Amino acid sequence: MGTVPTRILVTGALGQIGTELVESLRDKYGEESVVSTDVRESENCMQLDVMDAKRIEDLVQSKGITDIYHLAALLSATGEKNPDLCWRINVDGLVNVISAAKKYGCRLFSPSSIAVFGPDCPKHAPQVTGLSPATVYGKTKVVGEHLAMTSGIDMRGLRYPGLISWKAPAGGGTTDYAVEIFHAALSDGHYDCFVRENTRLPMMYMDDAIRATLELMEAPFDSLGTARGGYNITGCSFTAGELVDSIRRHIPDFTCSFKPDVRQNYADSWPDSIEDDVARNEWGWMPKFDLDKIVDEMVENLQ
Ligand code: NAD
Ligand code: AKB
Repeated sequence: MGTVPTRILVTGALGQIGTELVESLRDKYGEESVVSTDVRESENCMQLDVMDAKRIEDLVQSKGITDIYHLAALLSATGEKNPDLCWRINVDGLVNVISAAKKYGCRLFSPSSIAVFGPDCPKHAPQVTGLSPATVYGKTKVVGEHLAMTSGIDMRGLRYPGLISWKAPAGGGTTDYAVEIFHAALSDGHYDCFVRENTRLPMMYMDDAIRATLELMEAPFDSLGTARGGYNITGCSFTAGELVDSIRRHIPDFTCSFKPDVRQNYADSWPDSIEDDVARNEWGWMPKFDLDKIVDEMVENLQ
């Protein structure tokens, strides 16, 4: 008997990650093998609300789906404004997807986040540590990691840091300043940054994040240990002030004011940097983009 061809369902495909992940999955598996869906209507994307368990099952069955990349979620800042909705979409939506994956034997990728860590975590976050997130969003990600290990399916996840990209806007998170700043620098020469200058957070360029996702999903199941639901992965780590300095290498007159709002509290509850030995050892993770390389790419592409 031949192997079943890979057929992929992507939820939340119109977001910051989905915009680029769908492209990469189509390059790898073929245009027709990837079914792109989102709750928002769009020309090249089917409409799918992850709260609709029956429709998820129908799509998985009718399209012969083998792998699901579940990106539909509310991020930290939007989630704190709508905590009940955040819980429903991030947890109940995931439960619906897991249920369809279980019924039809699909593999599942579901992202976690550095938001699983709370104020008690060491500033250089180890893979294994107490997880006491300060945000509802972080709590939903802890539940997701737990479900990955207990739901009885091949489910994998990464604790993505703040992701920096130019093809789609950032979607309502605390780390959005590290994307918005480039648009403001190029259009206005000025940015009002909503975290303090000395705020240091783990960040990653989207190319690294997409590559990590594909590499994790290519790894043999048996090579993955107890971090399978949420691997720590490092890209780089920098303060908002260091980001401004790096942008000034391209735009010397760029100015930035620091006006912290409520998102400062979420940023302060997250670690400065991430220890990713487990990902490196189990499936060979290695980042390629440091701060200056990210800034060079962002400025070049947005110009
Ligand atoms: P995003 O907000 O840009 O995109 C999420 C998408 O989900 C949007 O297109 C939205 O329309 C869709 N969506 C919302 N509710 C939905 C519903 N009920 N049904 C179907 N679709 C719905 O987010 P993103 O940055 O692409 O993040 C994707 C995943 O990665 C999320 O789980 C997020 O928590 C995780 N993550 C992202 C980052 C980051 O920096 N971007 C970092 C860590 C983890
Ligand atoms: C957010 O800021 O909410 C996201 C994340 C780190 O999970 N970018």
